[in-house]
Amino acid sequence: MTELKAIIFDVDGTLAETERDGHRIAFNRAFSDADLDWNWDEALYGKLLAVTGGKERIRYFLSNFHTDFDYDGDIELLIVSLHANKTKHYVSLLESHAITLRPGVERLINEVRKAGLRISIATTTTPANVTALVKSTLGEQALAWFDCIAAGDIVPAKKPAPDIFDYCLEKIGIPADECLVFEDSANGVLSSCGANIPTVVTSNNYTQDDDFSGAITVLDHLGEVDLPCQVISGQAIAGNYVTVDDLKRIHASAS
Ligand code: XBP
Ligand code: MG
Repeated sequence: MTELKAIIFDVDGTLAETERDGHRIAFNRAFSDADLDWNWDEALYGKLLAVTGGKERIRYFLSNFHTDFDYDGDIELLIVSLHANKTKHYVSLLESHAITLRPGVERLINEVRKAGLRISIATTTTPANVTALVKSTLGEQALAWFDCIAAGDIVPAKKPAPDIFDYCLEKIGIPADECLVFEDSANGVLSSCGANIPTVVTSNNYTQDDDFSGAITVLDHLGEVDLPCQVISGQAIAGNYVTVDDLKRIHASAS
């Protein structure tokens, strides 16, 4: 049986509920700045989350939901420009502390580190967004806690492709079967399982109906002492919130 050595965290939807009140707002502000009458409401954004990556999501929107957009300029330049401005808006939202970590995330990160496990990040989002989220929620010093922050365009193919997790594994030099991933979405689970990494899901409003096949355990969140979490499917946990011992047991059940 392999020993659990490292935890790899997804970011959006896992560390924090960033999509509805963060990324979505930032996209709409960028569209407004460009005098585009595009408004991604909560329902439409939930559909657009089928595609990971902000630039890819704008392309998906144009090709599937706004096919009559008539633009005589270079559409790729427009998308890159919109996304760069969106990222500025999103970072500003984070810096205003508009987004907080999900239940149990800070607690478990501290417990995992205290237990001597390594931690990393593997995310589709833009690196600047990860830096801003970690700084605004855990403090700038926390950036050094992560052995690897694998993010965004660093790999050619985004989730559900396994590339970002493969990249992270290579950087940290720890085999997939000695790691455990926290993810929140079907695309994320396809990606982490594609990299052969045991995976635990904390679902959310946008992903609760996703297909999490391949995940060992699906939870509603990581729980706090005064905020019990629920196991939705898969391996149980001992108490009302996820502990390092739970992670070691869940990881052992996968090997
Ligand atoms: C979620 C994503 C990201 C964000 C938007 O990433 O798919 O694209 O929605 O961020 P993950 P960008 O769940 O892997 O953390 O606009 O910077 O792509
Ligand atoms: Mg996610």
